[in-house]
Amino acid sequence: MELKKIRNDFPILKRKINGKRMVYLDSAATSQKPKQVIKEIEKYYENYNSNVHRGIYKIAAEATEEYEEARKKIAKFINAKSEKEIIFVRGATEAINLVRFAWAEKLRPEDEIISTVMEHHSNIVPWLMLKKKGIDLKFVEINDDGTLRMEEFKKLITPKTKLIAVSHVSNVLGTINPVKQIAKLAHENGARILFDSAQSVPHMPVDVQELDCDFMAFSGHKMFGPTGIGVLYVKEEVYREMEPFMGGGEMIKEVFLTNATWKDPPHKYEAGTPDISGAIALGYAVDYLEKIGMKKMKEHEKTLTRYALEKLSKVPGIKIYGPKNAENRGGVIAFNLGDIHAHDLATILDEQGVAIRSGHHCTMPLHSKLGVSATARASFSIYNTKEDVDELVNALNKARKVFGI
Ligand code: 7TS
Repeated sequence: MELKKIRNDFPILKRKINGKRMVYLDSAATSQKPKQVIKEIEKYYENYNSNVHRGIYKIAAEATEEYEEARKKIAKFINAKSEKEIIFVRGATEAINLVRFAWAEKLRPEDEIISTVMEHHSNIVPWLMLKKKGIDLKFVEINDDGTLRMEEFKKLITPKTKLIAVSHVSNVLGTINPVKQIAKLAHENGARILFDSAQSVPHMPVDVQELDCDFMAFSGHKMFGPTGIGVLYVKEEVYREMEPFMGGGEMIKEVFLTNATWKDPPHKYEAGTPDISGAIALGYAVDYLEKIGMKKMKEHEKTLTRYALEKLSKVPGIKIYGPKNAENRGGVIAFNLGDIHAHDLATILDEQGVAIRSGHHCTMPLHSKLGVSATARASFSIYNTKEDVDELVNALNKARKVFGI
């Protein structure tokens, strides 16, 4: 019954595709939005649309208050020590690029960065761009079951390692990485740790103090918020090691024609007019997630993943990637069916109203490790049901018939 109520909060789930109920299985790309969040965007534009941190009139004060309140909600949500540790950005990609420009720019040619082969391009390309400065990049490999080779990890870390940048949960394999252990390894060796938490913060309880991370990146649109807003968490002491990201309005204290001084963080890193309605709406998305409860989110998705792994593994010709056990993975399942190209599979599924993603999911190095150019991927959120999984399996069996598998 409660699930029915939750599904009712997401107006888009009533959509029909080709006359059939839409089965949305692409929440890893972006989640759907509850009406409670959509309503707040409308409310901002209809009632108090104005810029933040400048006007002294009533609605400008309201906008600033709501914007800063959202920052507080997010800080509490990930158990940051203070809202000062929350920087609003466009999404996980911009968050990681902020670390690259504001923190990693000072690295020297002999320094090293360690990442892993399972990363999203957003957590590879910014570091590749540092290669021209002579920074060495090392990537930890994966085992056959899609878990990280932790022994190799330990061997790769040297006194030259300045940053370890690793995903909390893989957007393809679903692997939940041992991030607490990795943070400990980083700190024991004097390196900073960055978690790409785009696929964890929306789906499970995440506590930045417990994980002891220095940087954490995530996107609002994957956690019931709108597109165009995301978060970089920075441990307060690390701000000492950072320079501004972009220069402009909002981030300055004083400007002269010869020099300028900066505001304190987090404002130092928020140049220009931010995505005000986006930040406010993300605050309400966090309220919505907290009302459900992150433990419950995790449990629901685990139950679905377990059910899906069991059902999918019975489909003849299927190859599923990542850990076999639902206990060790998030609600993401990548697979291939016989020699059907993932795009063809997604097209046939779409005809039956089942929306999955296909392609390399912005993880080309991982796909080359897996020996394929593309995979099909189903991913879950709180609004998905066992019936959705059954529809997926039925649609795959129809695809088998079409392709004679
Ligand atoms: N990191 C991970 C682990 C991701 O899954 C994604 C997006 C990003 C970073 C980038 O997030 P953005 O909001 O800045 O674009 N992942 C996906 C996906 O799996 N399918 O579409 C987008």
